[in-house]
Amino acid sequence: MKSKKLIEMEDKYGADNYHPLDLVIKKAEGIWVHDVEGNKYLDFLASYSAVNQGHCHPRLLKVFRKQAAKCTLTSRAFRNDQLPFFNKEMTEMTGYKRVLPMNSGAEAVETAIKAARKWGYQVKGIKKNKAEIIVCSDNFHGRTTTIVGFSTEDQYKDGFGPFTPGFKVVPFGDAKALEAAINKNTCAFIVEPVQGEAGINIPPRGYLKKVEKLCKANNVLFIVDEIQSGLGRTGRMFAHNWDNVRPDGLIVGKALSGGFYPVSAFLADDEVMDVFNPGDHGSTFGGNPLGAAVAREAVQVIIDEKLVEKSEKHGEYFMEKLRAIKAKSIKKVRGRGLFIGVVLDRPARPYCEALMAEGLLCKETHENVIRFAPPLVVTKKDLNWALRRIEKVFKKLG
Ligand code: IF1
Repeated sequence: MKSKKLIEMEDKYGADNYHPLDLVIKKAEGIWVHDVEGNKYLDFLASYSAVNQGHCHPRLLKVFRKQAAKCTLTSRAFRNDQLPFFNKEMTEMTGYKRVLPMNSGAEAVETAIKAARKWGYQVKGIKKNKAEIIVCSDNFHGRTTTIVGFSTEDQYKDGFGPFTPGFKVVPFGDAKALEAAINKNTCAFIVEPVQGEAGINIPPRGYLKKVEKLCKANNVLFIVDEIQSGLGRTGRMFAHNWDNVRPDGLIVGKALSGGFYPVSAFLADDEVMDVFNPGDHGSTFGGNPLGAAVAREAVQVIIDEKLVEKSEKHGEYFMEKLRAIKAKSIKKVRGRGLFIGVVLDRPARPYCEALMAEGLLCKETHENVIRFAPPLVVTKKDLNWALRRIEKVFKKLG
């Protein structure tokens, strides 16, 4: 079926909650995607960093197929033979003592919120129902009602209230504001080390170090949402590694399965994770053997293929070349590793549409920012291919 027909069908029967670029992908491999008309595009979005390993990575496909033929789901009423390895390998990779597997990113964030609150009551001694969590302006942590309740983006909240109380918002990157917001009821501070949806916002140097100190001094959990920034995206395994901090809680998702299956997790040490007792929390699919098997392989691929190192090296190269582009509309190029934002003085969408026409897929964020975040398996040659298209589009649109 042709794209036009498929788009009509999707829109006629589906909810109108997205405004995607109109290409219909039917096949994807590595950094390339193919639409139903047979056109080929370079994917510089990487499914919002869920396919850091590249589309349909052969090693993931192999493990996925093998596990799918054996056992996909047991529920947590029973045990399975993949979860023990997932648990062990995740804690070894991250350095945290314990892990709690979920599916979507938002669920892992919810898990962190529950852990933080219960820790606040049981360990910190906060009075019943008084616990407060501090978050940042322009945060994006998912779309559940609790999470959108502490968003600072009107559209994410509009019409969805009433919201969960117990959250305070402080400006991102402002340690003084965090210090002023902390009180005896504060159980946690949750932050993206680099804000993705806000436009690849990198906090000022030393911010996370100050945050770590403040949290320690005030007995507040320091929790990072690395769902988008983690697993190599920024040129470190986790974006907070840039600042040499060790948060009390780590939230991961997206690339944890390399795009094969929703797998997310919350990690922490015993003092935090011990608040969970049987029956406190869970999900039907969380920790399932298919997800666990593919996640184990997805992490191993990142390590074996040195994707973290490649992200740093290629990110530096690509940003340098982007900065050399002379165009009136470009205000700033910022990023870390292959997590790059080109800030324009005008809407970015027409640029994304023009790039798509040239065979390069990317997506605007926050109106004025073009986000470049290719799969981490991208090569220098691919980057040069993309740069030629980008230069052409800026020449045309200014
Ligand atoms: C959509 C944005 C990106 C995330 C961080 C948690 C989640 C996300 C830091 C929730 C999800 C996604 C969701 C996706 C678009 C995308 C996005 F523009 F909306 F913000 F990537 F930049 N924490 N981000 O980035 O994870 O529950 O979705 O698995 O369409 O909503 P999820």
